[in-house]
Amino acid sequence: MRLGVVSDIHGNLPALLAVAVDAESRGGVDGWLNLGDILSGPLWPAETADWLMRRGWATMAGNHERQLLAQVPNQMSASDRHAAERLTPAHRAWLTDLPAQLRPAAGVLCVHGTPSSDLKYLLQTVNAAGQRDATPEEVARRLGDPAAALVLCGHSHLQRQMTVTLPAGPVQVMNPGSVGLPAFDDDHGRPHVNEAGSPHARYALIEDDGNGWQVQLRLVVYDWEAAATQAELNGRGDWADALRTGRVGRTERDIGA
Ligand SMILES: [Mn+2]
Repeated sequence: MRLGVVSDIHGNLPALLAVAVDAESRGGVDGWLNLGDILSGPLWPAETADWLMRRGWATMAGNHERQLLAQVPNQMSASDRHAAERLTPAHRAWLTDLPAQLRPAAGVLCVHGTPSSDLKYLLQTVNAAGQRDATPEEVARRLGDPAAALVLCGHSHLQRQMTVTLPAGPVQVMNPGSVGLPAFDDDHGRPHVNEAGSPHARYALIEDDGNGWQVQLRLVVYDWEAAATQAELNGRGDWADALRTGRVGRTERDIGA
């Protein structure tokens, strides 16, 4: 079985289309897993929802789907508000039905952040200095007993893979990176920046060849200038900088979002 894994699309439809084309050009997949944070941001939330609803990929909610459904507009971040104002009742009904986790195959667990939180990173640690790669001990503690040999996570937008050893055996942990937003600044925990370092759309291909899951992390060229222009048109220079470079330039605070 061969699966494509996407996360943190954030309404970036051209990036998502480029990822789908890349997977097709490499032999195609038997199915897709979408780990959440699908629509929020100043790009194409409604169009992205329409495209994904037609595909019927195995999809779970991230923190932004939860926030879109639970918060009223004046509580929302600018990114959630932009999406919320463009969603139809059909889009909302689709979001309402998304589970918080997926178990798409035997021994595979999908979470957005960690098994217990959609707001905490599994493979990064936020501290007073910002953010750094998590240690195997930290990852093992956050996993608890996942009852899985492969744990797929998102939320940090940072592509990373590691294997940790738990009492029940080795667990491969993988974040495919973000399809649609390669860098952002955030205040959850402590102020920090997450930067992929280049503007590519990121995803992963996983394949069970009988000897365990083989993981391929992919970086895909797409028209990031079009996405950056759309962000600028919607007043989000911070997104435009991140989309063009994969690094944080202007921050949300700088642009008053
Ligand atoms: Mn998230």
